[in-house]
Amino acid sequence: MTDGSSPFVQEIVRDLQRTQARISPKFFYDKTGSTLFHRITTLEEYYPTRMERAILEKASEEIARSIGECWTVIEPGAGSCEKAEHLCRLLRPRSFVGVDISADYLADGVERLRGTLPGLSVHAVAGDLTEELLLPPDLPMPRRTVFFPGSSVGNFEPDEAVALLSRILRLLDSDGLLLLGVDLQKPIDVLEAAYNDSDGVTEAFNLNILNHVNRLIGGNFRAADWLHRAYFNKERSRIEMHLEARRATAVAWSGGRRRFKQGESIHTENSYKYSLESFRDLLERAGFDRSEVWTDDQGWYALFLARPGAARKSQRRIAS
Ligand code: AVI
Repeated sequence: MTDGSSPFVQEIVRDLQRTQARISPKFFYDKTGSTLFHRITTLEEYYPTRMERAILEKASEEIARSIGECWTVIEPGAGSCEKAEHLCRLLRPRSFVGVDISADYLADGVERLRGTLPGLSVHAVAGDLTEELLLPPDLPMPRRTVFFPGSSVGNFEPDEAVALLSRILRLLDSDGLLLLGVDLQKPIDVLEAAYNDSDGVTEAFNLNILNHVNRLIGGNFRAADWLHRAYFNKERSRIEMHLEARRATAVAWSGGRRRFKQGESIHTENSYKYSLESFRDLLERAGFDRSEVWTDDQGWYALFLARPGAARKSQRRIAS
């Protein structure tokens, strides 16, 4: 169990006591959760990974040309580093920095990358994307590309996404770039099937958060007491995932407890689905501009390449 005063423990306990209980989706990613998520990305119903890969492959020459010379690729949420491998082969940077909350999972990914791309200097940083990202201090500032694939930006509330994009902007010089994947709006049946797969992998992924939380807060959640729920909230343009109590359930952890009525839920994730315009707006609010975008033929998924905006450039000129 983690120390009771740790910020993670405090956050989980506070969130469990809200009227609408919640657990931050960052706690999905212990080693088991990261492995389950990797399985999700291979499922027929889960289109984002496949679409993103297809766009990256189809537009790779154009993307490489738009990026130009790149010295460092930085990937927040790098996980298994598989996508990074593809991009590093394309851009041939000197260094790669993978950042992930699951240090174990990242360590495996980074090791594999070192094996497959021996000339690349590879760094692993254990980090939480909801905080300032701390990079190795000797990493050169110019010619960085932050690669944020997988539409993970959709798991942040829009205002938090702007804050995250602003933190990313602070990692970049005026010649830096951000290449990121964004899941777009599409028919509801396609969206809901992606989060309710027929093999039950997403269900296992959602339930596994309880095991992780038990270890972190010394809790006694029983996965068998909870149901996986995932549905599209049209008003807010997001998939919501919840764990719903199958029956009245009491849960205890070191220092606290809570009763859940039958049907009461713990909100575990939002996955926002944007339009191209609404996402461009977020980029601009964060200080990026002149973005290029590539999509699939149906317009279901987008890869944005965004540059620091003019305001940001003049700020740096004044500072330097
Ligand atoms: C990581 N993230 C982009 C995934 C998503 O689609 O929001 C997490 C996920 N949750 C359930 N399935 C996949």
